[in-house]
Amino acid sequence: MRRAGQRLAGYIVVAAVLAFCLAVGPAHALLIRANYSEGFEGQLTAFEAADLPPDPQSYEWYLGQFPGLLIGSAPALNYAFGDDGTWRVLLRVADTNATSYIASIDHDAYNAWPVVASIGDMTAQAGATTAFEGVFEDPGWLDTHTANWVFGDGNSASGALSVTPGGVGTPLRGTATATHVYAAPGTYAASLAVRDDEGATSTKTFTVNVGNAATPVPEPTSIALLACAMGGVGAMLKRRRR
Ligand SMILES: [Ca+2]
Ligand SMILES: [Ca+2]
Repeated sequence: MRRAGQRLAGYIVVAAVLAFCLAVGPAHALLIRANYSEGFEGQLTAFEAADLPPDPQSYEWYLGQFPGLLIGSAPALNYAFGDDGTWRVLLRVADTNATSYIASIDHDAYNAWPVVASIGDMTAQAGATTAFEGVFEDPGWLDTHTANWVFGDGNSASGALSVTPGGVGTPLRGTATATHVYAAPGTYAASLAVRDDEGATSTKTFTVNVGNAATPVPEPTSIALLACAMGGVGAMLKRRRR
């Protein structure tokens, strides 16, 4: 009698476990694997779905939250973060029974320096307006920037910026321009510095050789023209008298 009771209790436990499993679905720990857990903004990182459920049918990768910005729909994802910070990547996989499995992973991205391209030495004329132009890139394609030109004669100016937005795998590209008038001839050590919103700065120096302004040719006056004309007439008269 006691054994029969124990057996019955065992059946009840097994039935309860089976009922629980049927109610909550299969326990499955979907995972995300990444080749880097940290890196720089703009650096491509490979993410991959792991420990998949049987018969996975769809993949949705989101950025930040679920459902957030959809950034992929394949088992693997190559992604670059446009700014520094801790970014959360989420994955949702659905199987043939429309059961969803969700996983997430955090990625630390550090700020990357902008890079100003080399600027060749320039020539200019004192008293004339000289145009300056420099280009730069920043892997952080969500960053904002400021530019500062130093002309080497004690003057400087904020550069006007035009920016081409980047994206995953493409850095932000920008152009900084300015104009300046040198008051005197000389050789000046100039520079362009570009700074991103995290304070990372790239600087390129170059030389501006400033010469004398060209001496303007004076316009002939009406008196000079008249004297010239009279001289010509006098020469003709002399020739006729001979
Ligand atoms: Ca940044
Ligand atoms: Ca940056």
